[in-house]
Amino acid sequence: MFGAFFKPKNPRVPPGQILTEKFPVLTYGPVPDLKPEEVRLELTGLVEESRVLGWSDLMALPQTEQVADFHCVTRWSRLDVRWGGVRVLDLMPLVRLSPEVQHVLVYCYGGYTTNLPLEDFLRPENLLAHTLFDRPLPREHGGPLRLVVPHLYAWKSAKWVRGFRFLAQEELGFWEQNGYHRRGDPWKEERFSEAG
Ligand SMILES: Nc1nc2c(c(=O)[nH]1)N[C@H]1C(S)=C(S)[C@@H](COP(=O)(O)O)O[C@H]1N2
Ligand SMILES: [Mo]
Repeated sequence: MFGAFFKPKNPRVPPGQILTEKFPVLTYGPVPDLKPEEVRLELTGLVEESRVLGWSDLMALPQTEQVADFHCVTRWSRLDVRWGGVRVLDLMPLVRLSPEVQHVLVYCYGGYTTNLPLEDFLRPENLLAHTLFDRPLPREHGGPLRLVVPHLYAWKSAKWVRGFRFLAQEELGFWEQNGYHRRGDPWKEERFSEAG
């Protein structure tokens, strides 16, 4: 009889998160309007040679489909989002990182930035997504191209991504400069930075 009250917690939902069936849109600042053929993806910073990829370069790389959960720090989680795109690990052979690289600054059309430790960036489930549930990624969800980093809070999943800068020292992104945690693991509730 207590079953109704003590509903077992879904083990896929991190602490402090509430499930939603919808896929809310969360954007701070402008929503860029880009055609796929206008998209450029820059790989810069501490690399042997910088690269700039166009849409056809991205389409020529292996294409992957992947289902992942999506956790926003404002406490909503959406399970089983189906993305299509290019895995970060399939992109990275195009550049040679210098050995001191330990961090990545992700920058976007519209000015948004976010930072990632290199080891969080180089994960097999991280995707440069251009497809959402078998349709072209809608503009408000980051189309034509966004980063998806499922194991961290969704502010790391940068929409309208424009490039990755590979760095020896950490450079904080937009929300990280404004009080969010530098890493943002939802399972550890790394929501805000400790320092004031
Ligand atoms: N360029 C850009 N990327 C962004 C954001 C943003 O404001 N600008 N918001 C982030 C936040 S806080 C979240 S929760 C997710 C939301 O993605 P969605 O709008 O597709 O749900 O995008 C992230 N990526
Ligand atoms: Mo968010």
